[in-house]
Amino acid sequence: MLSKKMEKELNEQINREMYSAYLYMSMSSHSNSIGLTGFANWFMVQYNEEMEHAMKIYDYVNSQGGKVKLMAIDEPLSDFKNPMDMFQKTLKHEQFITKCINELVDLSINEKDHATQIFLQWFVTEQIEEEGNDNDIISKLELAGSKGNGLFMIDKELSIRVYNPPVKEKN
Ligand code: OFO
Repeated sequence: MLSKKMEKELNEQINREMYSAYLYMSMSSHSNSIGLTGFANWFMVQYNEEMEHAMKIYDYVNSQGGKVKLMAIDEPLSDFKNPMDMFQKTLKHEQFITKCINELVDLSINEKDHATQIFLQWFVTEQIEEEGNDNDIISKLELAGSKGNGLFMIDKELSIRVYNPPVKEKN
């Protein structure tokens, strides 16, 4: 069972995950508009992953007898200077999400809510991967440059990312 405070904070996190999805969908659309279809693919996979994160928390709140309250999603940015700008903003946003997840874990520890603490471990691990991916792409953009052949090669690499939906266990 969730405390009212934990239920509220998890609802806020659902909203943040939905915003993350919205932000990356916007980056995907921007990438398409400038002909970077590989970047567009990468961000669309990211959009799908963020929706999955939101649904994970949605299912968890319901499974604990809580109630999901949906809130308005802020309008995301829609214009970016260049691919590096998109990835720097992505990394900054993910660092903010990591901070929010850590605060949720702190709350679960303070409330001795062991179930939620265990549930949140998946997100702690996921954030390591998310920030790692962003840092990796930023390094490549620094090395290969944001124009010409280098950019073309990175775009090609990002075009092969595939979204793998979670496999639901059968009862
Ligand atoms: Fe990007 O990990 Fe969820 O928000």
